[in-house]
Amino acid sequence: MIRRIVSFDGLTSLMLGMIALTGTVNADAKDDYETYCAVCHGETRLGGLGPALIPETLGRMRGPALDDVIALGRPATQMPAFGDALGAERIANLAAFLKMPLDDVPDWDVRDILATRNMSDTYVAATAPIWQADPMNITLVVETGDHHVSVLDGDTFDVLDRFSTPFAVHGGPKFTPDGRFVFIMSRDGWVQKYDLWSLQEVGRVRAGLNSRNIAISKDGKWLAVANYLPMSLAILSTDDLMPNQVMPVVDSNGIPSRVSAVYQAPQRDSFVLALKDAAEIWELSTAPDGRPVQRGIAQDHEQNKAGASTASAGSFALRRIGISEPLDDFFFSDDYSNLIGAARDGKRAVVVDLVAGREIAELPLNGMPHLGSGITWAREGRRVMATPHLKEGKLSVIDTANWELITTIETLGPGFFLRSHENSRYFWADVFFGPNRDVMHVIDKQSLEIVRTLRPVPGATVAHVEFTRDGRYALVSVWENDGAVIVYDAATLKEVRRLPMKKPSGKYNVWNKISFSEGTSH
Ligand code: DHE
Repeated sequence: MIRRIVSFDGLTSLMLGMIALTGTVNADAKDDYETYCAVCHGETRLGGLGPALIPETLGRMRGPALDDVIALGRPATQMPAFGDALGAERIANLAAFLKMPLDDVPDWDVRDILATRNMSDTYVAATAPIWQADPMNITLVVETGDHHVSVLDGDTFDVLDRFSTPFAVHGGPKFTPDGRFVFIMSRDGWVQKYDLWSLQEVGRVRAGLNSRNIAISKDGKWLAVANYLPMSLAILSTDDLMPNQVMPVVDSNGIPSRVSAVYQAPQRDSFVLALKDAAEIWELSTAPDGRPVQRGIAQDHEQNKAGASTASAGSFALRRIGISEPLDDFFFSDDYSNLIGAARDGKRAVVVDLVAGREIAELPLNGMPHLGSGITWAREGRRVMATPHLKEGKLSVIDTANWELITTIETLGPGFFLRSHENSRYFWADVFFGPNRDVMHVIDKQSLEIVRTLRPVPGATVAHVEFTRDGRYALVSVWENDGAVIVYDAATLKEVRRLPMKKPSGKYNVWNKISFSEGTSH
C-alpha cells in the first residue's frame, strides 16, 4: 500500500528547502535514473542491491559529494563510475533528482518487512565460541569506509573476523544480555543479526526505509527500530528477526511524528522513544507479560494495538508523557528515573522526571549539546555528567542531583563523542569539527583539567573512543578511509598498537555495553 507523505513543520521546511535547492524534476534525469540506477537502487529509489537514494539518507551521509560518487563510483563496492557515460551536466541533474523527496512512501508494514527477511542458509549455531578469547572483552569496530565490522579480541587485539554489513551503519550495535548476538542497523532500515560465537551472520531484515537507531529489550527478546520513514516504531523478535508489530507513531492530537531515537531503560523494563515532531515522550513496557510494571508506566498506559499492524502476540503498553515541546537526543540518569533532552533551538536542555511524568528542570546549554554522547561519574561526592556540543568548542559538566551547570571546559573545537570507564581517572573528548579535528583531549575526571591533547595523525580526523573491559586500554578511531584504530594505554596515554581499518567509526566492547558502563553512552 502506498501512502502520501505527511508533511508538517520541520519535515516540510526540510523538503521545501530541498525542492528550492534542486528545482523541479528534470525529465532526462528521471530517464537516466531508470536506465543506469534503477536496476540496483530500485524503481522507487528505495534501494535494492544498492542503498536507497532518497534525501533522508543521502543528506545524512558524510563523504564525497553525490556528483562525485556518480562520476567516479565507490571504491570497494559494486557502484560503477558513470562519468564517461553521462558527463558533468547529466550527472548534476541526476544528483539533483536524487535529492528530491519521494512523492509517495510505502507504509512499510509487517508484510513489507517480512518480505525482506533473509535468514542465512549457511548459518550454523555453535555450542560454544569457536575462538579462545574472553567473550566479555570482544570489541566490535564499525568500519564505514567499506561497510564492514571487525571483531576484535579485546586482550590481544587480533581481528577474529571481518564481516560485511548493510550500507551506512549508524548508531551503536546492540548486544543480547548474554553478549552472544549482536544487532546492527543501517540508515536504510536494514537490521543484521550476527552470532559472535560462530562468527557468522544469522540473517537480516529491513524494518524501515529510513531508520535512526535500535534498542534491545531488557530480557533480550525484542528489538525496537526507530524510523523516520515511515513514521513508525518497528518491533522485531531478536530470535528470528520476525516482525512482531509496526506501531505508527501519532501524537494525542492525531499528528504523525518521526521517531528520533529509541532507548532501553533497564530499571524500568521499558523502551523510551524520543519523537521528532511531537511534544510527547513515549514509553513502552517491555515487561515479559506485557503489563506495565513500574510506577509511572502504570499510571496512564494504553494498549497500543489500535492502528498497529501486528504479526503475532506481543503487547507493549504505551504511556505518553506530555512535554512543552519536542525533545530529542536523550541522556538518562543512572537509575533511569530522569532524562535530559535537547530542545529544538539548540540552546537549552530540559529534564523530565520519568516516574512523575513531567518536566522538572531546564538549563541553558548553548551550542547544541549532544546529550546522547553524555557520560557520568562520581566527583566530590556528587554524580556529574558531561556532554559535548556540536556547535561550540566546549564541554558542559552538570550536577545530576540538581541539574545545574557546574562548569564549562573549553576545547579546541566542537566534538561528537565522550568516553570513559569506571577504572579510568580520565575521560576522552574528540574534536570532530573544524581545523583541530585531528585532536583528542584527555581530561581528568576530578580536576576537570585537560591533561593531554593527542594528535596521533596530523590532519586526520580522530574521534570516538572505547575502552577494553577492564579499562586498561582506550581505542581511538582515525576516522579516514585508510584509517586505523589506535590502542592507547589508558593510564600512561602511550600508544601500544595501531590496527589499520577502513574509516573506523564507533567501537563497542561487549562488557561495557551489556553492563551499561557509566563511561559509555547507552
Ligand atoms: Fe549519530 C549514535 C543521532 C550524525 C555516528 N547518533 C547516535 C544515536 C543517535 C544519533 C540518536 C544513538 C543511537 C544508539 O546508539 O542507539 N547522529 C544522530 C543525529 O541526529 C545526527 C546528528 C544527524 C544524523 O545524521 O542523523 C547524527 N552520527 C552522526 C554522524 O554524522 C556520525 C558521526 C557518522 C555516521 O555514521 O553517520 C554519527 N552516531 C554515530 C555513532 C554512534 C551514533 C558512531 C554510536 C555512538 C556510541 O558510542 O554508541
